[in-house]
Amino acid sequence: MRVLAICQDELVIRTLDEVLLPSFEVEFLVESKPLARRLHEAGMEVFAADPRRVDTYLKQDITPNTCFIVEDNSRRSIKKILEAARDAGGTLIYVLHTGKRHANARLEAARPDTGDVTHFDLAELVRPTLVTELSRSMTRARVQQYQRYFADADRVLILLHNDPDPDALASGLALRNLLRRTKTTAIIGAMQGVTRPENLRMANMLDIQVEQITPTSFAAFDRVATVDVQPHYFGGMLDRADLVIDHHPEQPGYSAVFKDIRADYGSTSTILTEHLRAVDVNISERTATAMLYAIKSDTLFFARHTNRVDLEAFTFLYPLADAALIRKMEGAEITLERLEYVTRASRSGQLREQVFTAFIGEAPREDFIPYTADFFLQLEDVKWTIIAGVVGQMLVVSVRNLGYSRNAGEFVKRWFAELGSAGGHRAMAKAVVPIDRFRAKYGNLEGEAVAAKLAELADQFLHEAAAEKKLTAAR
Ligand SMILES: [Mn+2]
Repeated sequence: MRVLAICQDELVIRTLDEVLLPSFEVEFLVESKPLARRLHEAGMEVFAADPRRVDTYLKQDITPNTCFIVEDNSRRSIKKILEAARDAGGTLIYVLHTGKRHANARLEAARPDTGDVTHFDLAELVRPTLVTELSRSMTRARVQQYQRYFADADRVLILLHNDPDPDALASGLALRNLLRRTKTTAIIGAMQGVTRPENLRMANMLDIQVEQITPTSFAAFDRVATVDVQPHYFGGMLDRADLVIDHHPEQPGYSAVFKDIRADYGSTSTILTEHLRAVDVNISERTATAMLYAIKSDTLFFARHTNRVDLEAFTFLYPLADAALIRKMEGAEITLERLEYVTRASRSGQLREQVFTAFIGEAPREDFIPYTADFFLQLEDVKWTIIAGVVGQMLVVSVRNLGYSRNAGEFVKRWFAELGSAGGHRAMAKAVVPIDRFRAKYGNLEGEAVAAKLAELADQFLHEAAAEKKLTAAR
């Protein structure tokens, strides 16, 4: 295909020549004779003529397939050039804006006059690649620094949060990969091991060993890294770390030699995918599978808190991973015992104004509660689920929100923060409070009365929010 490019800036001409050849046959039309001569001597197809005259183009056997690229550097109007090109029979006309953005904005207003012309902005074209390359290179520098810092250590601990989830497990594997270590020279550990059945299954299927760690054993390691968690989580038992990689909001109260915390990312595995890509290390199928599963599970397959980068990491890992294995790990979520709690919730729960609330009574393990909360979120017409259960002496409340603007984290803080621990974010939250304290505050409730109370609290919370919104709108 033939391209006739009408440009006046040498840098733009040389760049287009590099970029378009050999896919296109390119010829440049410039106004300045000395510039034409110089570029011609450099081996480029170029001629000098007046781009505002129709006969300049008529001499060039224009066909309907000739593509015109007209540079607009915003110093001089290109209106006459466009008219001449069109009068000579040009139909494929593209304007490449190379001037300042505000100048282009002014042109934007004038664009309707230019009719069937396609506009490109040079800065917009360059930006995605340049930004990606620069951030990858900065990430590379950062990764190489911590790789060197960890290189001479004998024993390394990669510490995860309690009851590690897929993102924590995958991040542990990924970091071990980045540090080019094996399971004997870099231990993946947690103070409390994996308990949820699907996470156990993931750990087994991918052969990820999580060792039990006690605070006294921290000293036995030359370097400590935390992934998917920050040292403050360990409540004063760990006040410094050599490396912290996490996607939860940054917390004060600890020191770290290196850290990479990106709270706008959907998973820690997304951050580590960028680290792995930046330094070009070999990613094993096992690591890729773990990370892909982690991204899927931390973002609920992109249903909550997802960033473009999560999708990019997913796309990058997909061909490296074992998709069949992931399907198997996901199937592990459904177990007979879990269905028992789902059944209890469905018998005793109530659905009101898209909020499903249930109390499942006593449960031997905590995971039955969030599992049930996730389960009912799949129902049509359900936007919030609030599931409570008793584990030991504690009342555990799991809240899931899909689609309401109100924040689930604020809901649990509003009603439970003064009784125990309560926190979370917009889409998911959890409260764990002593059952006695719950009863002292909300009444000596049992069974369905607990669910009814929670439904009432939700109702109040969601309606006071609506009232607030109306107030703001009225203002
Ligand atoms: Mn995570």
